[in-house]
Amino acid sequence: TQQDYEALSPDTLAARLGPVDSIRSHLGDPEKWRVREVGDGNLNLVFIVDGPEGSVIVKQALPYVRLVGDSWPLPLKRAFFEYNALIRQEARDPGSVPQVFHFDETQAMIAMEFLQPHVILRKVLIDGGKVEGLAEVLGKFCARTLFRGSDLSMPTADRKADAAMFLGNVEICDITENLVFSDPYFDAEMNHHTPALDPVVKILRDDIDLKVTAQHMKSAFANNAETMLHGDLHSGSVMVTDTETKVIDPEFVTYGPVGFDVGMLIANFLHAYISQPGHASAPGARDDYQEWILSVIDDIWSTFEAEFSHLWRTERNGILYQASLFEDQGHARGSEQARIERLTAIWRDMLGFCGIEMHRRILSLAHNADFETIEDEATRARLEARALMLGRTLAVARGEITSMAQVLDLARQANKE
Ligand code: SR1
Ligand code: MG
Repeated sequence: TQQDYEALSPDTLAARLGPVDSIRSHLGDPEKWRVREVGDGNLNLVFIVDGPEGSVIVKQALPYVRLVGDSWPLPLKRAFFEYNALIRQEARDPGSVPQVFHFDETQAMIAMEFLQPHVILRKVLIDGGKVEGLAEVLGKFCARTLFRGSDLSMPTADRKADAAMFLGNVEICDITENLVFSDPYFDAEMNHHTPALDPVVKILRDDIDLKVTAQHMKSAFANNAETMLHGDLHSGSVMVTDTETKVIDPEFVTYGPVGFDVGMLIANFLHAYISQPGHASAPGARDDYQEWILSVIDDIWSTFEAEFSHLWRTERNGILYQASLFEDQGHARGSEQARIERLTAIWRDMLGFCGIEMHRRILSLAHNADFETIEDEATRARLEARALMLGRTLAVARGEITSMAQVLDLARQANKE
């Protein structure tokens, strides 16, 4: 019960977790643990615990939104959803997420593998760093978790049970529905934006086609319970070394449309791309680096598409497009047609979600460091305006944009405006 919950502190953590065998076996003698609170995200407490034999991360939900304070309560049950998402992601794409050592539902706490020397991808992108294999891991993660959490793969009763469970992450979905899909398009209370953007914001908020698009995408997110989403797959939810990539933080898990995670991810790479002139110093090196970001976007989509197609051809056994319905009747071509149509619909959704995510991270409550850390306000506003207008094109013209080459060209054009 919530009454038994107690927010941890560096002073109380060892007493709470010392008796847990699975933690003690990783860390060694609790008397020798060193505990640091390192959380800088919007919602939770995060501790690094170093013991004589190893380290773990302990993440604990707070009963309110950390970014705003206790005036905005938020249920502890999100830790339960995050734990259940993590174990499913590990099963569906082994090695893609941190290993879980212990879950305590009452304390809304997950103890997991401390990824080191990994750092948050967003910081690497701001600093102009490259990661080998980044697009492949992320593209495969999306394809595997999204395909294997859906009716294309799961037995219908299991999928319905999971959909019913994860759709219980109500307050978290409510945050996404408001912050992502609604707030950017009116003067919502918690919004903020760089003041010099006012004229562009007015253009967007007067844009009926854009508002209709945002409503369509919101409706798709809220109603199309196709698969288990990560739900918050941006570059702050990815940890990397030069050669390794891991996905973290699926507390925004819900059942939703396949295109959502991929769209959100690509939006955040486009922010990294557009904001780059606000960070890098040497223009030549910057051009190369920006092109590298675009190549990652290109590879994420092509990897996603290839892996999704591979799973379609080799693992498809759910209630949709059943292999037997096609192949047994000698209609193998039909399953390819169905695959192409499915991917076309995902692509279109993906662009819609991508454009909306590009808006909300500039206009709504929770912004991206990619732009926020650009100190010169005029530069920040100029680059943010490019991202906003690109987001508008991707979302509204999602039915007419048919290739990633087109998307990347639009990004290059925006980068010159
Ligand atoms: C109040 S929560 C704001 C944002 O932080 C999380 O990381 C999600 O992106 C959410 O939209
Ligand atoms: Mg997060």
